[in-house]
Amino acid sequence: MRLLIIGPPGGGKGTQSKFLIDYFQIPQISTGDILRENIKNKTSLGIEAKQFMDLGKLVSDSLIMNMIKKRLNDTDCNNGYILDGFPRTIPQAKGLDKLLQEMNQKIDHAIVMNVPDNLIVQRLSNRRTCKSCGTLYNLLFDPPSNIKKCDRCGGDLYQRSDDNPKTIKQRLSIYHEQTKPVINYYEDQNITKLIDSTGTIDEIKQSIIKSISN
Ligand code: G5P
Ligand code: MG
Repeated sequence: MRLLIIGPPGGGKGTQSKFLIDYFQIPQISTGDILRENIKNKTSLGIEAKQFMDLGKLVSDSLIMNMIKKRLNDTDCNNGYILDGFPRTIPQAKGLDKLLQEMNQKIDHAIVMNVPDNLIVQRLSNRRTCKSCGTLYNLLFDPPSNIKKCDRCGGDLYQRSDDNPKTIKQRLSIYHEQTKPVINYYEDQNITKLIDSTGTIDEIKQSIIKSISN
């Protein structure tokens, strides 16, 4: 199973990917997570990407394409993968098509998370992430028992630096300008599954499973 998960910042891409990893036993490839790992390790890629991410802007297509090309060739991707937050521009979508052709693969479904902008700030300003295992929480909708510690592994929870109102606004505007056209691109390929993502995390899980089982 090869899946794309497309949606606005805070749309639930990471949350639902974590569930899909277990459900299909395939890895999640989040370009945002890979970039944050590079920032943490102070690699040259991380140093370059950080300037853009801090401003809520997109990292260059060529940098992202190189990253994806390398990752899709890893052996854990042989039985499929979930692409979370990629592609998010038309050049990235075309680059992925070219890469898939070379690898003799195709995407089964492009899951599109629909969440109105007014819910996004509330979701993102209350998001917490585990530094050790990456588990996602929300202080309002899916709180940990202790607001500083991960229920799953005991790791420290942190708030992402791009989850502040100014950067969230910029990320949202880029989503509308540059990523929305990517949804049309996959609609033309007849592989989109549109998910109303305004409910609870569990309700959205069920909708995704139903939509890709049809
Ligand atoms: P990222 O890391 O890809 P975004 O902005 O696309 O970042 P983000 O913020 O990671 O997306 P998400 O994964 O869609 O959002 O959302 P999430 O973390 O699962 O959920 C958010 C919160 O809502 C959580 O607290 C969760 O508990 C709660 N929640 C989730 N689902 C539900 C639900 O159904 N109901 C309720 N009530 N709550 C829910 O990219 C970061 C940066 O990296 C660069 C860019 O600079 C980007 O800004 N980048 C790229 N640049 C160029 N090209 C690419 N392909 C790039 N990829 C990353
Ligand atoms: Mg995410």
